[in-house]
Amino acid sequence: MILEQYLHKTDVEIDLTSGRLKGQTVSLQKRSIADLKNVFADEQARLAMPQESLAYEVQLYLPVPEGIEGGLFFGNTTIYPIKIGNEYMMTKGHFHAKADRNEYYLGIKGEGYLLLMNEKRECWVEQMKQGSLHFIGANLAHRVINTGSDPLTFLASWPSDAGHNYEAIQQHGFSVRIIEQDGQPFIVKV
Ligand code: M6P
Ligand code: ZN
Repeated sequence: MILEQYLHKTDVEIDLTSGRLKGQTVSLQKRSIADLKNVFADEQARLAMPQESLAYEVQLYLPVPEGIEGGLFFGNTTIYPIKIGNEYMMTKGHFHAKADRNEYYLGIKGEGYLLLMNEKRECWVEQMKQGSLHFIGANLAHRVINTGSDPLTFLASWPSDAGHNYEAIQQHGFSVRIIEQDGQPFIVKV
């Protein structure tokens, strides 16, 4: 039997140098400066920026419907090196709607930090760089901050029924912020 008869084409390929996902079923979610209301401490600085500028983008591979139990999603996120006041560009950050669902992040390019926060609002960070693997456990809010001068790209995989709870972060934020001081990243309590 020739092997070709059994061969199915895979849906998606990843360029491991750039982290880009390639495939017809990959969708793109763009987050512009305008989408990031109340994410940064200095809302005036955000409003003074060109609102349509791209802040970060997420390529999504969602092979099963969102919300279905047992499936897995895969994504690539690229955060551009833009400053808002003294803060670095970052993702909105979220808990999972099903809070016990876990996730992996894998650093591909650039430098930054994964900020994690538990339900007691205790925070800690993990350094993200090429090859760094991050297991995001249950009940943890997660946000990525690009502290470098190049785009920061990471891959992620999470359960298809995890969902996103943005509300808690939108209302109360994280209990720390990473800011730039004298050209270096510093962590400050809020
Ligand atoms: C990763 C995953 C996605 C998430 C994206 C951007 O790719 O965790 O689920 O949407 O990062 O993060 P956020 O939704 O917090 O802006
Ligand atoms: Zn998540």
